[in-house]
Amino acid sequence: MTRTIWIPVGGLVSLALLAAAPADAAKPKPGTSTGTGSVFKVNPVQSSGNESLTDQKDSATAVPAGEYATVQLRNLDGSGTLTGKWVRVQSSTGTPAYSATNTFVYDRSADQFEQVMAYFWINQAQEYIQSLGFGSTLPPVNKQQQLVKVDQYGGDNSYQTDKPFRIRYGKGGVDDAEDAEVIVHEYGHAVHAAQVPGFGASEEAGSIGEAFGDYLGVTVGLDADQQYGWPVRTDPPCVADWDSVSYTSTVPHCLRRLDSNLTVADKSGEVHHDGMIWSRALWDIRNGYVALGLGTRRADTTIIDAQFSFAPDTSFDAAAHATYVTAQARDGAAAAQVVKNAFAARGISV
Ligand SMILES: [Ca+2]
Ligand SMILES: [Ca+2]
Ligand SMILES: [Ca+2]
Ligand SMILES: [Zn+2]
Repeated sequence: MTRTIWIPVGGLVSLALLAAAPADAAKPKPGTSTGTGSVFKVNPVQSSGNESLTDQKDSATAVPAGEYATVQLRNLDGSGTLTGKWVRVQSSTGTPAYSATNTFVYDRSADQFEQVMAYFWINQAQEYIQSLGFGSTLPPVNKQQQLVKVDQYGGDNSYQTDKPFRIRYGKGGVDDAEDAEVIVHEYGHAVHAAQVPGFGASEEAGSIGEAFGDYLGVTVGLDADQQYGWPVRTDPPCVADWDSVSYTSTVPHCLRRLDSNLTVADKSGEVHHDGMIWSRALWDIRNGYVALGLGTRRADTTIIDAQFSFAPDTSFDAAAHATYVTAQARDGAAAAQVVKNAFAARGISV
């Protein structure tokens, strides 16, 4: 007797063949590109406004159930793993997430939770960038499958590498991939590297990289808050409200902010610190565009589009000039003046 079973991706396969196949090939596959996942609404401090939340050694009960959202996971490849068009969660120290029905619902104490967060938020960031026109009316920006490893690095650090082109999320304190602003910050480095290979070859270019990562994390999160109707109960320019509860004692908890008053006179030579000079300018450009009625999406389009013309070892002044020229061409004289003023306030001339 020959029996067959239906496998959506592989088609009709005889059981005899299945028996001889490797174990993972025999796993049932959902075969569909959308699924369901449980994620934080950017991060649980931002969505709740509760600055007293703490990690409690990755305890499930440390974060109220109401700070999770059930979301659609898009662009999956149907394999039942967190593999898709714009993200591939490559491996992790824990059990890789797998679901025969594309249902990825975990709490923060499970290794798979951070994997789902990384998948959802990187896909969300690439969808946001594409929604601005990149990859259709404008050149693509990292429009490829981003490789991600979660919890591989033991320290409280995350980083992006060019060779291989990959992001790793660490697990010190609050697991880094429990905070969407940390996830998207690292994706910001991948965006820069994709736009300008080797970007970050000078101290000021490195600072721009840190600044843009912080800015992208915040703007993608705020856009998602609007898209899904999630509350924002902390200061919008506060970066990594949740990850930073482990290493900051002052309230509000922020890894960094986009609204510091630093200028080039305050440069320390450390890229994260000096990045706050640049990110404040980006924040002022954003708010200036809003005041002109152009909106945040137009500001983000110009900020990202200008980055294509940054040299790998750019100076602040040269990158500011490129942003000014892009604003002038796309958005007009008033917008260009907003850009010029934002950089001038930081001691950067266009
Ligand atoms: Ca966790
Ligand atoms: Ca952390
Ligand atoms: Ca935040
Ligand atoms: Zn960084």
